[in-house]
Amino acid sequence: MAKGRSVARVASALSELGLGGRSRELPDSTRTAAEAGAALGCEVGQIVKSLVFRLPSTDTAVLVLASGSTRVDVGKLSAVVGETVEQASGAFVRDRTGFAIGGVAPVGLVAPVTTYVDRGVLGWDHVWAAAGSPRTVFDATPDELLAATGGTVVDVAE
Ligand code: 5CA
Repeated sequence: MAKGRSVARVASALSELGLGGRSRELPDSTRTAAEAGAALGCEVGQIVKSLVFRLPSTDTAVLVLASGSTRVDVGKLSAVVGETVEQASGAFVRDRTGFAIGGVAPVGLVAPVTTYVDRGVLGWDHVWAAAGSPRTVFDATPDELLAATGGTVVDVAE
């Protein structure tokens, strides 16, 4: 999927969710949480990582949204989903979300993916997530992000 199309897909999904106009393209890379924090001049904790994991038994994806300052504990996530998950390959991420790693957005996926939101995301007034490319982000309150993704709040931080 071309980068422009992924960015447009996210912008359109945000509009449909009542969050139109929230995406922005930055001059600097936002490929990682650290880079995004530097580019935006915000705390790295306010960057939401969109991490894709694979459930081997069914070859399905789950999406975990976590604060940029936390690491996801794969054991805790496995307990939540009921089987041992594995971190997805770049090809799997692209196939199931339509996004390349570094630009995986929590909305505008090519097909619905069960989404979990780590509790650490909720501690901020305002957060930023990738918007379809490694130079685009959108801003939301944690409540808006929960509503937009239909995510379930979990405690999966290390
Ligand atoms: N644009 C930023 C946030 S605004 C961003 O996308 N950050 S991220 O954390 O959601 O995406 C980077 C994540 O992709 C890394 O934390 C890592 O979990 C995952 N990742 C990076 N390289 C690989 C790889 N080769 N294979 C699988 N996952 C990877």
